[in-house]
Amino acid sequence: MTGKPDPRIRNIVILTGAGVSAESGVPTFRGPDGLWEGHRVEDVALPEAFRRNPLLVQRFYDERRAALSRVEPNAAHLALARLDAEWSGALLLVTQNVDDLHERAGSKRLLHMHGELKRALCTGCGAASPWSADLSGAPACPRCAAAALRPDIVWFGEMPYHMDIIEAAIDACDLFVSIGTSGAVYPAAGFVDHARSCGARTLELNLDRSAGTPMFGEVRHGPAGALVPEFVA
Ligand code: BJW
Repeated sequence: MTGKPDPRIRNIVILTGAGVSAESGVPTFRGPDGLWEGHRVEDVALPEAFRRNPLLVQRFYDERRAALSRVEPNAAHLALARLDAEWSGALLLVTQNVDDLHERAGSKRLLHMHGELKRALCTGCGAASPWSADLSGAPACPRCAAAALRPDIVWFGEMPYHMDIIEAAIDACDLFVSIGTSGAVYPAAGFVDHARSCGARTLELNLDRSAGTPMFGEVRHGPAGALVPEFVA
């Protein structure tokens, strides 16, 4: 992309999913080694699960937050950060991931549509804040002190973040690239359709076929750590 610019492409939207972090050692959600061992993610990633057993849910997220310190950005995150730094047109990296590997790699034009492990959300006043190291168990909100903090993660049935900005970027994009996502979760799974209807080129980079594969104009199969640097070069 940076070496041989296609003059028809100025505006790029890139969507990433769990597959982009898999080679860093962050587990994906679905498939045999899926994250919510023994459960379907659709059954547990729900606000009701938190209301039923907040301590269990907090503990799960405490462990994942701690695990972030043991992983590093991989070649795919680094290539996307390089593209961000070098691409003079519009670029928006939309990640469904709640890890911080894109920002640690250096991506700046980045939005987390499903929230972030390192942020907390007050169940009472709705204030979002960084998740500080001393928060664990079922902490109370430091601002209103009246309600409990929850992980700032978008669970099923909740509205993903930044939808207005994302939809506007897709409206204007010439190229939509989806990397390492199963295409099983909406609204992200519908972005490719939206991009196509706006006349954009669409490209999927995934280890295997995904639910979304038939909707893409171009598809490349392989590990993100190899495909993304190749795409960016
Ligand atoms: C590699 C690789 C390598 C591996 N290299 N690739 C019926 C029909 C349509 C919609 C609905 C419906 N019923 C309910 C809905 C809506 C619902 C939904 O989509 N449900 C589906 C189950 C059907 N969606 C929602 O509720 C969303 N909100 C919403 O819709 O609000 C209303 C609204 C209306 C209008 C406009 C806008 C909004 C909220 C969804 C929240 C998702 N939250 C989670 C958080 C889990 C909590 C946690 O983190 O613990 O987000 S669920 C989970 O799935 C997580 C992920 O971001 C998301 C997507 O997963 P992802 O990234 O695709 O991972 P995997 O594991 O599925 O796939 C990995 C892929 O990588 C695979 O393809 C591999 O091949 C590949 N891979 N290694 C390249 N090395």
